[in-house]
Amino acid sequence: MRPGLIVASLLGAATLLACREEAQRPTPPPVVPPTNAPADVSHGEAPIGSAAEPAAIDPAAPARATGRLHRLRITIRHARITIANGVSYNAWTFDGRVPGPVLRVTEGDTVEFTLVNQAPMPHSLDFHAAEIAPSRAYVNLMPHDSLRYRFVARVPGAFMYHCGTAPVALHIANGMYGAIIVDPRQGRTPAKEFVFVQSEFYTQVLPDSTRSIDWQKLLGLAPDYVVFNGREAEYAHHPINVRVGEPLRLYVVNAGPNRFSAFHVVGAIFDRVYLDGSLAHPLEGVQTVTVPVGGGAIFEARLVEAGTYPFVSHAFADATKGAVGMFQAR
Ligand SMILES: [Cu+2]
Repeated sequence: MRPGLIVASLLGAATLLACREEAQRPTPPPVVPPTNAPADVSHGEAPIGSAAEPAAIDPAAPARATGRLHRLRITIRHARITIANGVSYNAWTFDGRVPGPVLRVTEGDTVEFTLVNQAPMPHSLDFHAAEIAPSRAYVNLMPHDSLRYRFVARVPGAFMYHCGTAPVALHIANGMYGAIIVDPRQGRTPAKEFVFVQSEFYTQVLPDSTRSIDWQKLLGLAPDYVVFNGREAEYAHHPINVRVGEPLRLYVVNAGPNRFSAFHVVGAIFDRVYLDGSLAHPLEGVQTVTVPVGGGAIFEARLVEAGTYPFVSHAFADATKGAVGMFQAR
């Protein structure tokens, strides 16, 4: 069967299933907002766990790259991942994880990139950090096929990469995205660095209790979860330790596929925010900055005294759905 037909049939079957379920579903009871505070800190949209327990995905940025040529390789495979405590999701992944691995190179470096498709359907990969003809590099890769090309990372910044196979919203919502950091050649000032990729999950429960995509929820822009680094409130359950007064640098990429991020750290004002690849004119002294879907920004701040500092998307329905974490400053 042709790849387009496979995707069309999958979508058709999912839509038919959704229509049947709709017809059988009783009228749901009215939803009322919870009144119990889930945490003992203002803005704590989720219970706060222990900073001693490591998070599932380490938010620390990888070290700066050395050398001028980087041979990077990513394998596409379908895998079951955890998106919240006790919630398994049938994802489409880069390297078996969501988000995919954080890549890091330096301005002017050459990336020799190899993509391998071990999934049973076509996929692709689109680097926002590359300037290249999509018709050559971002082509659909058939199962068991591979692709290799080179590009020069000309512009420093925090960039998204993602599967570009249609329908792109489906491939992104199923987990096919990640971040690539391009450092300026002269480097940045020393700081403790973290990477946060914001994204959404739109789910339906399968007979085996795992979850998969709900296409109608996706088209209706109604995610069940909005998350940083692939899990609901992961860094509230596992707060991130930092030191009082130390410079922090947060690379924030918004994979979406639909919700803008209003990125904010409660109790802090950003010293500087660099939008995408803009080095020359950072925003200074700002409280909240939009990270658009498909965009990135680099946030610099310091936490002035000991305590717990939530970071959120200030679109608070999204924070309630999991776009919240905590810095524990000591
Ligand atoms: Cu894909």
